[in-house]
Amino acid sequence: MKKLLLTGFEPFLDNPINPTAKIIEALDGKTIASWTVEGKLLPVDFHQAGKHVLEAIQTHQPDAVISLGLAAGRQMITPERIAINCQDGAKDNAGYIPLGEKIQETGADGYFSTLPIQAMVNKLHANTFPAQISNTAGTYVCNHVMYQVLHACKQQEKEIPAGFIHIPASHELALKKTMPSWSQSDLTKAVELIISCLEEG
Ligand code: PCA
Repeated sequence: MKKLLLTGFEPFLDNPINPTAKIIEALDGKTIASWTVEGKLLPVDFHQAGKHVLEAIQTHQPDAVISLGLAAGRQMITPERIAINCQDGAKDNAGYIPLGEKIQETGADGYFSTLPIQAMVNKLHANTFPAQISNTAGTYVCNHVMYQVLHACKQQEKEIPAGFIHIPASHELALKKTMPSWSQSDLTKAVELIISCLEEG
């Protein structure tokens, strides 16, 4: 049995709910295909999120890492293609606002996802879930986490599949804000399908 570290985030900015937290809660401890899921909730904090995920990798020594984040306003499940060495934008939950900073001073400009992102999109389509590859994870905490994980894998010569999936809002979140939304159970099912692609990668 292989071990998957599956991360999600706490609520942030004007999103009082983060559906990724519910997905990891639902899947924590479950076995999907030959993968046992280790769920880990991350803070939306530029100074803490990377630390937490790298500590979890150190502790659990997973065979793959999938990080999930909410992209409120997106209509589809979007596996991210690339993380960039830049953080910028809105305030995090600790009140910090980065202004176009490097995430790793001497790190690569970007790292490509090592997840089988096209296979994931194909599998979601085969199960009638709208999905497409995204070419930008933005510059907020999600991009930060994706970058830090891929950078650490590179530094430590860990050849494991790792990357990031942005998901749309849940209906519960959309009750409070006007935006495209999915049922929480479909979001969870979509992530299960994504996990089942790992062996194909
Ligand atoms: N989405 C944010 C950070 C936390 C989350 O769920 C992002 O897209 O960066």
